[in-house]
Amino acid sequence: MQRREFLKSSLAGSAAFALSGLTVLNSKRAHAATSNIELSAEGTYKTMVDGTSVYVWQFNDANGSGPGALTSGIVVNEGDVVNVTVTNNLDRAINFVIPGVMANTPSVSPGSSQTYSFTAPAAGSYFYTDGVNGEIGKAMGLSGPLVVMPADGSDRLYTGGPAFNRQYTLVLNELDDRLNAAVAAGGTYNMDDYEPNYYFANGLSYPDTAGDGDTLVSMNVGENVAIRFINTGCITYPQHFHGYHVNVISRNRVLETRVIEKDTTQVERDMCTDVILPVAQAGAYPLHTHYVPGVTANGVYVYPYGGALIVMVAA
Ligand SMILES: [Cu+2]
Repeated sequence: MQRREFLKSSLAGSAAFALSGLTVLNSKRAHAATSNIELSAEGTYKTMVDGTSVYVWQFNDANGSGPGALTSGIVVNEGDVVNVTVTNNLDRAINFVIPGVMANTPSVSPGSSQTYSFTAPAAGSYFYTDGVNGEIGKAMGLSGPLVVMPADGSDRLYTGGPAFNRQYTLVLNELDDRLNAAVAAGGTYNMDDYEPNYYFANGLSYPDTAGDGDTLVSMNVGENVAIRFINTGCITYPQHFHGYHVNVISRNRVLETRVIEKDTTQVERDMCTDVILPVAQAGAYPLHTHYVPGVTANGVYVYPYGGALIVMVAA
């Protein structure tokens, strides 16, 4: 697929995910107690921001998509019944797991389908991935965000928790193109050798992060903005804010006992960190990992293209 096509298709879907956090979800909240989701696990070539084509795996939802360039993402309400049918179009067995919620689920062999059902757990941020292939599934991109909203329909990070005026889901991951090449050839990779060279926020690298409605963090002065960092990658992301301080509310749904203002928060592997950003001033500021290679593309620094650099703008 050509770069522009890829962006076009991903942007079309991404708006739906953004809206589902706010507008669309409200109607869903009133009616849908059951969500039936169909995901196909597939391999595809993804064009990096520097033009390099890399074979990746993804969960593709034909009826929707995730934020940014992500081809799937699930937004449900606490207590909903969720049936996820996974069709495996990859060359090896996988399964569908949600760290902290569902592990050791039955695997699905190539060419087969399997339905994974669960009741949406407590409101908060989660992700789903493959649990069969060790870290290879995550390293190949086989993951997606799961956002659970409070059952009462409120725009809060959890029932009775802090309210927000708007929310952003920022999925952080990366790839090591040598691993992808090995998997594309039908093999595997020793994670001890993992040294990523491309980095993403919602599947995009800068400057595409700044041109995407789900990934450009747009705010108004005086608002409280919820940001859900979901680390589906295989490294840690020390997320550093310019221009603002944030309050870390929870890490993997465990409430922070003492909320203090921070300008950097470490998002560990397999971690979902929810923060509230009080928008204290107008302007445009970067939000980026303090792991320096994370703002590069194959070792090339931000300008003219880069890694998981996110832009925040406030009016
Ligand atoms: Cu900085």
